[in-house]
Amino acid sequence: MASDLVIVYHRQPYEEVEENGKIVFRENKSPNGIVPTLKGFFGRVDKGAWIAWKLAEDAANPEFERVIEIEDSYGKYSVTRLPLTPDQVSSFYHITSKEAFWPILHSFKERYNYDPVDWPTFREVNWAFAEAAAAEAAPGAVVWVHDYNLWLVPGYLRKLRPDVKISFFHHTPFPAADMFNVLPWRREIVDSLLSCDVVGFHIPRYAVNFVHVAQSLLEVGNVVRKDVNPDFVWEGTALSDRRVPESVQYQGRTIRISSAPVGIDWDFIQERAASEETRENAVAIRSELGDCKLILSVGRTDYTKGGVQQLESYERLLQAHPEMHGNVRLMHVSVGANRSMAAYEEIQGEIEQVAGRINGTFGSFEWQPVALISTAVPFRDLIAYYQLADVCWITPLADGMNLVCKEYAAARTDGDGVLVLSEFAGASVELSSAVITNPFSHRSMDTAIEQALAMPEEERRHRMAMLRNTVQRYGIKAWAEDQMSYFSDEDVLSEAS
Ligand code: GDG
Repeated sequence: MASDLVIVYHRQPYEEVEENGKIVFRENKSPNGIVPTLKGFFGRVDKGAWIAWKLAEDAANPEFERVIEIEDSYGKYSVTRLPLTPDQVSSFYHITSKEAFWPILHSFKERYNYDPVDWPTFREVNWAFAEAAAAEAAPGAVVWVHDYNLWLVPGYLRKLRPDVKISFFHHTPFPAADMFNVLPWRREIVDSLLSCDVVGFHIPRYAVNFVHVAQSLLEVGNVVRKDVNPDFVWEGTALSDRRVPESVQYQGRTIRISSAPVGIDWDFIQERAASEETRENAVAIRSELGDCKLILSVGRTDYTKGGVQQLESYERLLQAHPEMHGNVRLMHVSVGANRSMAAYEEIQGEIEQVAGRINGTFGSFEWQPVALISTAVPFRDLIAYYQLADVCWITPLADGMNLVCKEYAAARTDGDGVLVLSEFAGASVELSSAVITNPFSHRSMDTAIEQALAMPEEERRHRMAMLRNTVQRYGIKAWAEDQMSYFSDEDVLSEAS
């Protein structure tokens, strides 16, 4: 049966585990993140499909099935597993996407590595995704493509299936033209994105940048703009904008531009936060901490997340405030997703070095100033840490949105706690009640953490109430509604919802 909604996302939507010598498919262990959210859309259609890749070595197994049918709590959907060779994965994902695109998207020109890119392989892999989506889509279906590593899919798909509706969502920032146009494949990429019916971003700034880039490269006209959502900050922070593009025209077609921030599953976090298990975890952590204040920092190990700069600010805090010694701890969770890549190994090494220096300089037998955690913390424990952390310190140098800061606010059912947030995280546009900081300035970083640690309870509660209000209001359901609103009336998606 053909699918009304095809999600094209490079990762598979489940975990494969071996049970009694047989491979079985299980729902992802991690309940947070974007995959469960996307699967939630399958509940709105009769039949959904997901396109992802799988290592060709596994596909060489005679029992390998390219398309598998799944029925789970999210609905009925098929998963197409595109067999890619290790060389294709390395070229398409690790090299082109992570060494060339990723630094440019996050405005790190100096980390951009062009030489090893094999563009024909990138095209070939994107073509395979487009073909697989074309094979699954029912007439007039919605095909929803995610993120920069699939940038060429919309263009190919439009050729293969002119009838389908194509939506593309960027989870990363979209940089200004001076930065984006470093990519030599810029015209091809933007031409592909303009084959979509809808191109989506988290915040107005990224949409503004995209339209400038498109106008700098191609004959794009009739840009229709509107005022930004008044709930967002439209002046004063690094990523705020007053006006946002709503649609553009290209080659006689209208392309809608959406800016809607991805949120978190509020109800799920409320339920977890209220559970007995979380309470017990929190009690155990608190008894280990004693009277120490807890500062929590959580993120993937990546140069964009600003881990080194944050640890250096913590070092300066301890230098300037001997009275804090023994009275504060930083739990720095930095989990490596791409351990084999040189850029990430380097950053992990730097983080370990600064953390080691801090513990060596200031620590004692009784007090360890930084706990550096490099392996994933189970989500149930993470919620308990969120609930106990006096300060959640989220200071990326660039970040499309950042969901950790929203999870923190959602988990603070007690209404206390302080969020310190970088103005270069997309979330800062929504969460202006956080203590907003500029991670490129020592002074700004240092005063923000001092302010957070010294903040009176009344102010903490006032700011947290505003944060919780926004995080609840713009949760994952609001994002889902926004995304689906582009496919209304005649479309299967809204009918079934
Ligand atoms: C991209 C964009 C955008 C982290 N450590 C642990 C853990 N996590 C979970 C968090 C959160 C998720 O991972 C990270 O979300 P982010 O939004 O911070 O980041 P990216 O993975 O970089 O994702 C980003 C996002 O897409 C959505 O559009 O916000 O800007 O880069 O849910 O809780 N979870 C567990 N243990 C950990 O140690 N269980």
